[in-house]
Amino acid sequence: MTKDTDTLARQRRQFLTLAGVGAGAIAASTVSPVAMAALPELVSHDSVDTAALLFPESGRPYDPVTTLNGWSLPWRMKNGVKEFHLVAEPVVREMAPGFTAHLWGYNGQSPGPTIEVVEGDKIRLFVTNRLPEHTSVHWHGQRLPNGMDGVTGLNQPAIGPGKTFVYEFVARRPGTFMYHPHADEMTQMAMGMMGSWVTHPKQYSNNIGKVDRDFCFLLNAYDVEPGSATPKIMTMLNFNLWSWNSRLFPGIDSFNVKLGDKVRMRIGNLTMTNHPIHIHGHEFEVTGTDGGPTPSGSRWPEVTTDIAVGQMRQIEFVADELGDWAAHCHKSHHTMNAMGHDIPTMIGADHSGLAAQIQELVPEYMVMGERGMADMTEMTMPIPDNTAPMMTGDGPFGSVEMGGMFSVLKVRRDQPKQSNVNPGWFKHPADTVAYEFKGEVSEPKRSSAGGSSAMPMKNGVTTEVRVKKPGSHQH
Ligand SMILES: [Cu+2]
Repeated sequence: MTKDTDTLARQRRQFLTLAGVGAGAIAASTVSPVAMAALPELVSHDSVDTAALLFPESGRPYDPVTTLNGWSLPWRMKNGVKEFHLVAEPVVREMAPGFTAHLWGYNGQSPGPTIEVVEGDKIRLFVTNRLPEHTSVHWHGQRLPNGMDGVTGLNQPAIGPGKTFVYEFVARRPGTFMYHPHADEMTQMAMGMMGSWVTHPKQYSNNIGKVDRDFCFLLNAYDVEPGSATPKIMTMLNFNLWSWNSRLFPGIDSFNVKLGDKVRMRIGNLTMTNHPIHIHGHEFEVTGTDGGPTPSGSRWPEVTTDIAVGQMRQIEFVADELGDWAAHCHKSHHTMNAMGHDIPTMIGADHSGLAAQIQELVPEYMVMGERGMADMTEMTMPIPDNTAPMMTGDGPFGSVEMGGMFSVLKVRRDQPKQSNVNPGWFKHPADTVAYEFKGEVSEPKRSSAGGSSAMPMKNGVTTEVRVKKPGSHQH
């Protein structure tokens, strides 16, 4: 056995152990013996759970990241070069329990595996294309030779179906990066082709410090008609599924940390709109972008940071408040899953007696939303097969009424170190939960006065609004 294959076998054993699969569960991570001779081992992954940390067994040491509902790609060391093998291919991704999408991704998953290297590493990436059309990979944010930048037509010919290309460069800059195709981008990113990349620093500094927990995930969006499985690739802005690493709440794993942990989250946006990411109960600082670490003197506290299209944000905080804290995109329609049809606002509309009359004509008609949309979570309305419920998630106090880009930061005193094991719901100390007031509530005094104007009109002129009803043809 050569040193390389030895390392390889060790990594595979470690990978299988870390992925939580034992003997007899080989299907979860398969190995192609054909590729062994020349190419690095082809590792594929079919679990949607957050994989355990992949600790390096060769090369420079580093503290590995946790990829939310994802995993890191093992490598082999060959003559001092870290070799990775990415395979672009169609994948089946369970985006939430009960909803599976047909996406494109890498090595069995969308997003692809996280690639972790260390500043100064020499890297060789084999990219095999098993898609029905050509592709390429752009290494977003990296300093590299121009011909390795991955823009089809500009820097390299496209990687045709069935072809394998090789990218080689040195990881010059430590930080938070991502990768995605630069060929038929609108299709390939709408289908889920992307992955995270972390270049760990050779040594920690004021600007890049050591943390106890290091999470990474990508923001992505899809347009999948309820009841179908394949994203509509011509959609430009009107996406209906807002996901983290191609998972939707309640399918997104929680961030499970120990009280006092220094926590880092690396978040990249490959959707077509911005996402204000908000974390409850703590203040964080943006400690880096895909452009590099922010100088420590330039940081200020936030509880929400907006991540624009094509940007990455690296945030850090000390998890010093026990509890189950919401972590979500602050655009409220991004914490909902697909709606089958456009529903008008019905708050305040009186439906009494109307439903029965309409049901004589349309037997399946039902009234929605006259008290807001919260009732939707309790409704047993039939939805098409393979559809993520619009708002769901059972919490300890009832439905969380969320979907899409929503998860929970769970801070616990007894959480094992560096473990993402879900500790269950928070047990609130006595008298620390909001409670119902049972006494009398008096009616408030209400004012009937109209508003004033900063620029009063001269002669008390009023504006007359004429309303034309649809179908009336008066002139
Ligand atoms: Cu959003």
